[in-house]
Amino acid sequence: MSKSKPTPPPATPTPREAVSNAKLEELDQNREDSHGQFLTTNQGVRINDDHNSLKAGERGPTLLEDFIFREKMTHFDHERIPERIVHARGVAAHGYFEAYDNNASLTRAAFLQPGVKTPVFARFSTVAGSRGSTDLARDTRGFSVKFYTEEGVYDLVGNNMPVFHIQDAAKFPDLVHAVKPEPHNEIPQATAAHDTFWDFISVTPEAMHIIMWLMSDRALPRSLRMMEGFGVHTFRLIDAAGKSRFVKFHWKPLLGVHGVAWEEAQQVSGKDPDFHRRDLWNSIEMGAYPEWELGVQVVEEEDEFKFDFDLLDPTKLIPEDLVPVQPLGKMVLNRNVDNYFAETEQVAFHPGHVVPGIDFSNDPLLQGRLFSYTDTQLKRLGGPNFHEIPINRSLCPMHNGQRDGHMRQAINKGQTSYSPNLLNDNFPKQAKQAEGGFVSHPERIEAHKVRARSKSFVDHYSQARLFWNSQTEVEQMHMVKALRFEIGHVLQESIRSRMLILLSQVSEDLAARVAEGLGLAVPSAEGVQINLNVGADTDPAPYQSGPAKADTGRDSALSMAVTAKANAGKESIKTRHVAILATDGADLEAIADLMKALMDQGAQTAIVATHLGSIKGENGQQMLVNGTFQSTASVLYDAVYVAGGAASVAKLKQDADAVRFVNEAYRHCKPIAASAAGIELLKAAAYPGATDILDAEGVVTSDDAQVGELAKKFMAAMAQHRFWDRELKAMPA
Ligand code: HDE
Repeated sequence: MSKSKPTPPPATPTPREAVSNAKLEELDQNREDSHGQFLTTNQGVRINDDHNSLKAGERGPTLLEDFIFREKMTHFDHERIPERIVHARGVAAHGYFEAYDNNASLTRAAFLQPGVKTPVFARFSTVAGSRGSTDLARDTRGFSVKFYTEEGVYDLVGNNMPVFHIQDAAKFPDLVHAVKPEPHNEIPQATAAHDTFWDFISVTPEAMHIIMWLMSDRALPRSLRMMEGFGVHTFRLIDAAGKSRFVKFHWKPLLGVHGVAWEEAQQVSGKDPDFHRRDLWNSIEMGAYPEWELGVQVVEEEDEFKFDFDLLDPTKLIPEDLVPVQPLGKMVLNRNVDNYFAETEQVAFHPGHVVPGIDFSNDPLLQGRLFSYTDTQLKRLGGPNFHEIPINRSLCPMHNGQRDGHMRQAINKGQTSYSPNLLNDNFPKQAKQAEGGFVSHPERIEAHKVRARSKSFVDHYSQARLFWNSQTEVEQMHMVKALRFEIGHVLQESIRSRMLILLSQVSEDLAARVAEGLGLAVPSAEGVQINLNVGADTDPAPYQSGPAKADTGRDSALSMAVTAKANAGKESIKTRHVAILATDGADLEAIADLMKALMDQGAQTAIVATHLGSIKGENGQQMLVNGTFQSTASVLYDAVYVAGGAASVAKLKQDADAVRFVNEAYRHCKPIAASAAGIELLKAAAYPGATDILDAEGVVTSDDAQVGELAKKFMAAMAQHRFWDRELKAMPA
């Protein structure tokens, strides 16, 4: 439920709290609440009858004179604006960013000074699908944060993957045309698994690194609250003395980084296409505020060329084992929007919205983005005044000579709208650097004007290999299956074969395993030429160009499983969803004890039964049911508990959907618990010949009706998220 009233500011706000409430207070002036009000036209005229149009007689024709009907219908006819060409499906929330007290003085940006608190608005999105598509599509996620700083708006417009498909912005329209539904029949929606995408990729070797990320479970986040964010490009931080350092931005979620299984993601897309949106909304409503730490990898200017890749190449990351991430502060999202359109849809991000102390690098992808975002907002939001829409408005004052245009809100006073002027004493005046004026970093550039790609961008495979090598056995298995799925959807065999050549440049093992599933042999790369995105006057190069296939080793930050293991014991089970399977005759006391233990740790529970209403316990007590095997599904939960009670379990064993519920949870490697008679349902859920379900990792059982010990073990298992290694044993239950 949306809060209709904003959180009131504390009675005596400290200056910092005042800043963090300022955006909400500003937005409050625009929030409308119709409760207790008369219905009016847009001009404020009270309406007497809104249910009948004006007619010539009760059964007569409608009259053109009906200004009430015409105004209502005209507004309705215009209620949609063009959706974003990419990142159309999104969800957003308000919150704040607080810089750490011990934060090193890397930048003069005011919002990054120790202890400063700044209001933020964060929007997460999928890239390819339309607004009405599904949350769990295999895709990159957008991760955009608008900081309303005291020096103006700063937007960090990033993704949940640290690299991009292409090295030059000029290729972006091609990439997006290739991944979107095919133009002749608008099929398929929100997926890259079709010919045009893989056709483009098969002749774009620079994409191989992000393809590795996209084929991994990083593309299937368990929750938006459990994914990382990256600024992708190299940026600059400029300190108070004017010294510039290169940085890469990182957002690290405090709940850890977790994904779901591909089969699960596909089912969730049908069962609850709003899975991520709902999860973010509910977590904020119940006060479990999502949190991320913002950090930077810092490279001194003099070290610019010490890596075996180019810092300006957006298809490369800086391995965290080489340059660790330094924390700068924490973001907390603590308030849902009041109105999706006014806030989430109308928000306009722009990587060119920077404040003094933050500057750009010459990454050719970033440079191109600096043009595109304003251009797209002009079309999407209808004109040059989109910065005046409440959600986009800066908190600090705006003054310049820009006037007029569609939907201008400000009523600028005075005769002058130019500079310099004498009539208004030359106001608004330019700010000196010491007064907070933005001065671009004076980088020295001496060059020929050329259309070219830097030779330092040519190694397309080493970091793709680094990613592949860094994954655990199960994670590699998921990637192989994902590639078989994706390329298996390609109808043209020549495209499939080309992709195998490219994969063989990353890893022969990977290519061979994908080829097996496609029923093809890996073709030789020998003699296969490609125009490596250079002009028509340059000869095509062989696919193998770039450094030889060295073993690039591993980086410890690239595998979600390795990171989860490193964090074992530290992660909480807060907000995890547990399904409790029970029906009439269940041991309700044991259920109540387990529920209490789980909820004390912040987890959420739901009774899933054969019918809605209440279930009756062994001793006649009753308990409310939250869902049935028809209305909900195992894929919507993180863990499953099968309650004891012989009569209940006997009924569940007869119910094919209940049996499937447990079976699926097992296949998706989730923690499962069962007590007393409940153990019988686990046995019934195992396929014949499967490894013994009761001995599997992450399955905890107890013959005892008392659930105290079981609850502890179950919660420890839940804190590990999943037991992916189950997939290595024969075929799981
Ligand atoms: Fe974007 N991108 N992009 N992009 N992008 C847009 O701007 C573009 C790129 C990203 O929640 C558009 O307002 C170009 C990289 C996010 O509202 C558009 C290039 C990264 C969002 C656009 C890129 C991103 C967008 C569409 C290549 C990660 C959603 C609507 C040069 C660092 C923002 C809009 C939101 C949105 C252009 C590449 C992230 C068309 C030309 C790299 C998170 O302007």
